[in-house]
Amino acid sequence: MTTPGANQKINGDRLWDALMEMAKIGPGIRGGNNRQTLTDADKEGRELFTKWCEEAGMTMAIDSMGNMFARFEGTDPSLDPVMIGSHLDTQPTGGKYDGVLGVLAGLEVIRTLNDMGLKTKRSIEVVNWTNEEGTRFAPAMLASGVFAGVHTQDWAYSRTDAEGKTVGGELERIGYIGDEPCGKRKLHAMFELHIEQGPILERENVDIGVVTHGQGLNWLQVTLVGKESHTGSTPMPMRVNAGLGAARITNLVNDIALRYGPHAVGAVGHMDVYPNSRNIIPGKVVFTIDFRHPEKDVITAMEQALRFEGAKIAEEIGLSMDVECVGAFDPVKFDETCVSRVRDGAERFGYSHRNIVSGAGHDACWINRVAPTAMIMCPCVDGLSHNEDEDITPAWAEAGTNVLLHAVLETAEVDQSVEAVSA
Ligand code: HGY
Ligand code: MN
Ligand code: MN
Repeated sequence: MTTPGANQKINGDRLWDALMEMAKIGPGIRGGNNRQTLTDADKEGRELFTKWCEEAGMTMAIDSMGNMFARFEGTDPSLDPVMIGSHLDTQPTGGKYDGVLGVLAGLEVIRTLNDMGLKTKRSIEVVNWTNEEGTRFAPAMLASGVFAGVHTQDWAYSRTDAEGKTVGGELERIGYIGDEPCGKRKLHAMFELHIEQGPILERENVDIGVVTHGQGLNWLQVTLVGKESHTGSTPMPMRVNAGLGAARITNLVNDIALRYGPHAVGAVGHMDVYPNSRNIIPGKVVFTIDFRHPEKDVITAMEQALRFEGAKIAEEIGLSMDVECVGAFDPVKFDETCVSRVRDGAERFGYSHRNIVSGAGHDACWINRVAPTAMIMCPCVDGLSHNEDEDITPAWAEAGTNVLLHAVLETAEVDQSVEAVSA
């Protein structure tokens, strides 16, 4: 006999409505979102999420990193909960689905259980992890990293944005420092649904990515110091141009990634030029390098090449160079039992599926350190993400959430003594 609800599907229209409603908060300038972490827009999004969860019969807990745990009580409180987590914060020119799909899909799972009158033995907690993006405050996945014991809370609180505001100060300002110490909360397992943010699933016309691994990452912040001087009257041989160094090292990053292809990637996404005046040779440039690869020793080799060859470039120009690692996580292998439940879900619903390695980092990569974790991916249009044109289809969102429902019900165990109602 199949588990009650085993073939139940979620309400795709209701999920899509929730996504469109949340997208109205922190709008971008081209149809996407700018709901950066710990801003007023983030606070507004958190409040809407809380309202929806409470309407669905859930209770909201906040920990000391502002992580939000919306709990749907199970019938056996002695059992640790199953979490469904992702993030509501976005990039400054982000899309409507990166992270948000995973959180609102978790809400839709609970709304569907309510429709069916189903209860699970294990409680289910839908989680919004603070500062997954790492764009306003580096590094990415900051609060899930504190929860997993990778970062101390004091270090996390001290992280500053471009205006010198701190994570701790901004959490306080929006009123999201909860009493619960971050990391104390127990969990049995976690599932995260996320858009692929790459081209594979759409190109192969596959509905579901069964994420077996996530690639590792190194974020290196480079500071080059030269000498400000007049762009017109300073003879070329006398220049100590930090901008030239940044340009050559940016090109070196690309060369190193190609050298370790086909899986290595590398880019410079953030760069501050000082004093950033049209007619002053830059005296200082600070920029961040993002290196990624599925194997840790390749990431290490890329970093070593950057340090060695970058130092030679700096020396040729007469610059001082400082390289600081401001974010890193090892490649992850997700839990095989949880991964198999994702695959079973895709097969149960007849969705096409394939194993995939996540190119992007996710909160699941850290939570995988403290509990069995797996991810589900859905395609995104042209593989585009971290761009306001990011787009998915309602069918992709629905398929991914149906698989999430299945995997969570299998893991949280439906309490068959509770009389289900026909939806
Ligand atoms: O950078 C990442 O991979 C994620 O989008 N924060
Ligand atoms: Mn994300
Ligand atoms: Mn992202």
